[in-house]
Amino acid sequence: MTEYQTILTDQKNRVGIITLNRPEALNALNLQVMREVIEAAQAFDRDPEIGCIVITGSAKAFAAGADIKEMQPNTYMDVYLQDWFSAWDRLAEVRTPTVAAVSGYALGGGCELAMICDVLLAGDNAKFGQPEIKLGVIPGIGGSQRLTRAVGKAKAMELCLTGRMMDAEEAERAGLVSRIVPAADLLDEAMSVADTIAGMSLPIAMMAKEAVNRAFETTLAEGVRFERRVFHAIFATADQKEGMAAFVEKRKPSFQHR
Ligand code: CO8
Repeated sequence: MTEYQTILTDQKNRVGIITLNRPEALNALNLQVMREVIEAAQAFDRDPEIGCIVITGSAKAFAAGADIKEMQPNTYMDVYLQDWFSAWDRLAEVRTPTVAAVSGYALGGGCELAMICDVLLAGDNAKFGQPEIKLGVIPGIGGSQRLTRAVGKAKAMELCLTGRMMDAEEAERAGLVSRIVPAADLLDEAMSVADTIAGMSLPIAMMAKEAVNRAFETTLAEGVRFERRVFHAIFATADQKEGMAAFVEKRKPSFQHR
């Protein structure tokens, strides 16, 4: 496996794991972290033996935001010409399902990174927020858009305008996270969810992900039409034949990921 400086990568069965590893800066997302996370996620995405990717941080911090010390000296021309943060879009384009396991702080870019992932599991100690306004900036990795779609206008406005954090319970009530688990069990639970997803047919899981994501990009009628076309196309796959035959024959399916 590739050697990285700011992240750890691992593979368990069909699950790829990316652990943010800058403890001295609460996993602040500098440009190197961004490059490494994206490179690792793309490598897992290319690997047909990987059916799900887990992204996690430390017990204290998933990530405390983009790296403020790295950002501070930059001018408009610096960030414009380097097109700061647009590379995170590559992570959203990964087709393999992704699970964020959030313990502790997920602030600013950390919250935005978690929201790029498909399933968001929170430890009961998780804290989410978009505190950029306190630094005199605004979210820069999609937070104003993804948070608003996840929790609605009023709460997104309050969080972006006041910079206050919300705890795991509030985040679950608001629909930001799929589930809260005791912090000590977070990684086991994330691995269990990821194992379940990775046990499905990979191309069908990719199509399910694509269909759900389409809900954020288009009208209801177009989205339903897209879903129906994909549903029809799935009947050309071996895994649809296997999945339905296994049900009828009362056995476990053995997906070929084709
Ligand atoms: N960037 C850089 N370093 C950080 C960051 C960060 N985001 N967060 C924490 N650190 C560093 C601290 O500076 C400290 O380092 P040192 O020991 O060298 O002083 C170390 O991590 C530990 O942090 P603290 O001592 O502050 O730990 P506490 O437990 O006291 O506090 C907090 C934890 C509350 C999480 C606190 O660290 C904090 O408020 N961090 C900043 C949170 C924040 O504002 N995040 C948003 C950043 S901006 C962003 O993500 C998007 C910007 C988009 C801009 C678009 C521009 C183009």
